[in-house]
Amino acid sequence: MSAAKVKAEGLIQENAVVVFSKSYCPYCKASKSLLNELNAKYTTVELDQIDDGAAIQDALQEISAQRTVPNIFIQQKHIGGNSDLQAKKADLPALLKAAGAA
Ligand SMILES: N[C@@H](CCC(=O)N[C@@H](CS)C(=O)NCC(=O)O)C(=O)O
Repeated sequence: MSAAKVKAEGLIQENAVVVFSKSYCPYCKASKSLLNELNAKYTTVELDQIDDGAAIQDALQEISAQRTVPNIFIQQKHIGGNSDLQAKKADLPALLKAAGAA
């Protein structure tokens, strides 16, 4: 397994909520705004700001069959991108609470 895949899987396993993001991405900003609105505790990984960001993005494609950002996981479950997160808005308080992230 590649080092990037080990790292991505570790981040997913060790954090209740992870947002793989790019700092300039408007969809990522919308997801982070929603999570902030809900006072969620979450880990952000800005793929454009780390050396192995491109390799982690490749690994995320393998792990989740999704290449775009944001790529969001709650309690190790793949949620999807911003549109998926926004569609779950009504369920998020319960999901975040169950994850220990709100
Ligand atoms: N429908 C997606 C759109 C996400 C999207 O298009 N993200 C862009 C960045 S703003 C992306 O990942 N582009 C490919 C890339 O950066 O490699 C969502 O709701 O998350």
